[in-house]
Amino acid sequence: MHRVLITGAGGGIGRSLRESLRGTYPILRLSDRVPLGAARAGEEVCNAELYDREEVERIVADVDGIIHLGGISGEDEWEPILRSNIGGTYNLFEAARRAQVKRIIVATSNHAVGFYPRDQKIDHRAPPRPDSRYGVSKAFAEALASLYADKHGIGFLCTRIGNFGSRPIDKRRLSIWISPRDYTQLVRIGLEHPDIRYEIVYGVSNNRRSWYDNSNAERLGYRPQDGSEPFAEAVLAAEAGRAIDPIAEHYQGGTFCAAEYSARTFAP
Ligand code: 15L
Repeated sequence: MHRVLITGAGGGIGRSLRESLRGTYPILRLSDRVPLGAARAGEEVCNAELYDREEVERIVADVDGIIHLGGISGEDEWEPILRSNIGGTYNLFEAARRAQVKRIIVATSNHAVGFYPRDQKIDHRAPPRPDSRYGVSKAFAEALASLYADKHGIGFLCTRIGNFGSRPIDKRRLSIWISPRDYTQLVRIGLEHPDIRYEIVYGVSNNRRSWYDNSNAERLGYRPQDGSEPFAEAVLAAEAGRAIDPIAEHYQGGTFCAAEYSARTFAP
């Protein structure tokens, strides 16, 4: 890996990887629709809208690997999801095919599988069960990655990210939290492991309350350094007595499942 592109480099995960991957590869190319500040040594900075094909062609030129974080990072109306997440991901993979990019790390999400109940442990073979239009766009990204792996030979690591941050912020996040250094490790596996064709892994730390069997990540060498349990007591105490939404509480996707919910069949 000589030149690695990060899309969505101005977001929370992008800004963190900009620091943690600094010096790991000769050139980090950073792209976002928002300003990213001046390029430092070993960096290239560019602005692009992912739904603009020509701009995407420009940022992908001469790149060996891509960390695809760009797009809308939560639930939204259909049009922006279609344009940025679905159209943008298609434009990116197409440009990558033409530029003969070797590897792509895809930031998919726990919301691609958010409608699995919390009492069910799922692994990388769990079919999508999206909990939102946003989750559908992540399931789309996984399906498109599968196509470009099989048909065009690009290696993909799809990381179903739980919740990225310096600490788990609530009870649900105790099950899905990932620390910056653990996500960095996962991204590096995706870019550097000699034998990746198409893999799905969960982007989570070593959380005792996890809803995921992350054995596929472990098989690829992932050894998370962090876990949510030391934060559990304080997190649970802060939430004690708070009203609980039964739908959000029942499903792994939480409030993403409860929003706009209108099925009459729910029986927890
Ligand atoms: C995600 O996929 C979002 O990008 C992030 O903003 C959080 O909502 C996270 O999931 C979560 O489920 O906590």
